[in-house]
Amino acid sequence: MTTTPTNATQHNPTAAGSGASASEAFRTSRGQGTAEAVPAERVATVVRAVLDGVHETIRNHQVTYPEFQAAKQWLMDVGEGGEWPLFLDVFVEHAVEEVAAGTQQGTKGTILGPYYLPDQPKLPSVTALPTRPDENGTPLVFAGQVRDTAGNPVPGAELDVWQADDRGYYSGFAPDIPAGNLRGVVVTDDRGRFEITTIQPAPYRIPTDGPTGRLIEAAGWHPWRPAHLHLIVRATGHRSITTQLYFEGGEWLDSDVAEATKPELVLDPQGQGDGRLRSEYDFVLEPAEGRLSGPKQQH
Ligand code: MBD
Ligand code: FE
Repeated sequence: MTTTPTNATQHNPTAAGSGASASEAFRTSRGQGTAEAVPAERVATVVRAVLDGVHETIRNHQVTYPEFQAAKQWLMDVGEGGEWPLFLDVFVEHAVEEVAAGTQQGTKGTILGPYYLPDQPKLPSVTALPTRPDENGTPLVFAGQVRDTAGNPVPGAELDVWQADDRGYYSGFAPDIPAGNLRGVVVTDDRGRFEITTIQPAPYRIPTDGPTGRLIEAAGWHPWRPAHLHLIVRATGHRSITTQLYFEGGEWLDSDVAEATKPELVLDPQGQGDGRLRSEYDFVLEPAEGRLSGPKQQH
């Protein structure tokens, strides 16, 4: 099979391209949070435990020099390809989220992933996400209400939404998708309600031409995440929730490579009779409890 180079750049986002964008997005939007000093005692404890686990694995599995050098080469490739955000969010973040979820009430959270971009335009409560004039995909109306844990509606709550297109690609991380496509910050009305018109996203495949994809291939795993909508739901005085919503019956729902699905986070859209699907989902936010509840406080 041959593909012209032009087609390759226009229609096949490369691992190197999306990896570099994801690394850049992390540095600019989340870098501040990570600059926080971690106490030496905590570094020593956690890093010691990680290293002990590596050493134990090497002994238990009699890891050889060629295997050690192959691992070293692969780690260098992940860095050079800018794939640390992708690799860590796919294979590690779910465990961090599980720990965070232990103290969280209300709507279930799940992982953020590498493709969030902050500072998207605010949209009214009844709205459509920005799409291309020829955007492919089944139209989807996603509606619901944001409430607090006491059951009161939360007016002025923000649903910061981002999703892949009908081919599984995210704006900002794949060429030829306009900036801001299928992204936006929807603000709830005076009854805490919202209604968002968008398209059904496609499942996401980890790029097969980069080091993360090569590892998955080498191990004989599959590179897929089920189709999903990403959301951060935030409101003044409330703890923000970072979550994703999946689709009933969707492919890979039971074998997400990122292990980030939860049964409470599955939509079951129904046909409206006009060619559009519709799904309702309500969000419940807990009080901030002394935490700051600004957009960047959760992670
Ligand atoms: C994604 O779209 C995603 O949501 C995660 C968590 C990891 C890789 C790609
Ligand atoms: Fe995603």
